[in-house]
Amino acid sequence: MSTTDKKTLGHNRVPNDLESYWMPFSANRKFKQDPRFIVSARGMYYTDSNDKQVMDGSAGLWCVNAGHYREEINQAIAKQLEQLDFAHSFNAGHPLAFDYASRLVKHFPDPLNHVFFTNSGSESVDTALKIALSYHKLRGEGSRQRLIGREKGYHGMGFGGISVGGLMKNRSSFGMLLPGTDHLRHTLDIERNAFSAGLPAHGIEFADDLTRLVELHGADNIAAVIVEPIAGAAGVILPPQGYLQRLRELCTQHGILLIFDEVITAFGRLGASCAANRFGVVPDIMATAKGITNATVPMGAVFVSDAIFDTFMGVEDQGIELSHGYTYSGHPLACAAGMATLDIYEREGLLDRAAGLEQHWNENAMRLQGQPNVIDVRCHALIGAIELAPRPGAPMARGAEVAKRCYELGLWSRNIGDMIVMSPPLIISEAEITRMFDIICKAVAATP
Ligand code: PXG
Ligand code: PLP
Repeated sequence: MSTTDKKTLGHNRVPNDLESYWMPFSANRKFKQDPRFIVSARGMYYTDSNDKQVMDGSAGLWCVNAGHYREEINQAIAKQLEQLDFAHSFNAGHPLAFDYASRLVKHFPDPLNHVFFTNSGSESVDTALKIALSYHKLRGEGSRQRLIGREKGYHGMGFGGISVGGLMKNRSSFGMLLPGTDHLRHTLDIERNAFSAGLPAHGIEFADDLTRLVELHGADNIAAVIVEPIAGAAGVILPPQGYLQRLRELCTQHGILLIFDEVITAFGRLGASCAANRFGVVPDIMATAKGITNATVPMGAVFVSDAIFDTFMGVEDQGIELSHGYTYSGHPLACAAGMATLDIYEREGLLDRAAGLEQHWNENAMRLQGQPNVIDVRCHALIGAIELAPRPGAPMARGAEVAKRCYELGLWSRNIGDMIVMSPPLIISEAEITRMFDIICKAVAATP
């Protein structure tokens, strides 16, 4: 251990070496000077290497929707390992992948009745974009190649995802990216919509920005529009009332496919199986991951409409319809984990549960209004963000300090810059919601 003296770390359990591991999306050097290790998790709580218990305020990274350590899922994975550890799915199959697919699609709106398995949200996004391009080509509209994302969008870290993504830091180090992408304006409008619990009243007209891009590029050159129904990683940006409906109408009008990236919003975050169901707006393709297996085994799923699927299955050539797939697509352990996760979601009503907690959630979130330095609170179902004014000359410092204080007070909350984002496991109780916001209020009040 060269950056840190093991003895000075003062944890009960410390790894032998901190150097070999290049941590993802992390300030590696800073972390390793003052590391924090999580050693176990149960339900709503983690335990760290100092035996401190902290509430999980972000469901892992928006993914442990049924709470930690669900024995039923653990056992399903172990049982599957005994039966079949792995079989690939390239011109081959194991029954569980088919059974799982047909069960899964029942939770998603018609006509999204077909599912392509991946191993992550990033792969789901790449898959969705490739299906869109290939679909148009098959139909003789091969000029439709442009992919439209949105400013502040997060669509994972594949080259496709960062190309349609709209967060500058995730794009600016990686060269030219995919050619032919463009971006809609984002919908964050704090001036008009600050502190509006639920969907903001102002901003349906942001959807009309698609008309600008159609006029610029020509609809016959645009393959698809991809948006997160609620942008998560940019700090929980909610769609203005009517915005998604309007976007759907414009896409349909211009023959452009609408892709919803529901990697965060699917599997109960919004009090429904997915945002499409919650908002009554159905895309042509939906990318999911995260909560699909309660984060136990990596998996993603791309849901595709009948019309798209039938186009691929209708080609005369009986060969491979889509030259795309991953070694681990439909991995047996992931399917087993996904099945057991669905058992829990269905039995415990977790896909709908956030809807019943929404009022309590919003009321508690709005307690932050009027606290020092809080410039906006955005919340809906069991997702939310508290935006703090950046400290002059030190952007992001205030958010990091609030998150650190929260941890000391017993809540592992996630700050993205000066925003505290919240997405607890869907099993959270009303009392735990109250406690979560007690801690955040205290931490914000104590942070100059
Ligand atoms: N799309 C969306 C909408 C996401 O939120 C991905 C795709 C990529 O998924 P994978 O499984 O490849 O990571 C995501 C992931 C954050 C944070 O800072 C958000 C994500 C991942 C890591 C951190 O809030 N979202
Ligand atoms: N690189 C090489 C050399 C490979 O052989 C493969 C898969 O066979 C991949 C990358 C892609 O790996 P995966 O299918 O796990 O995404």
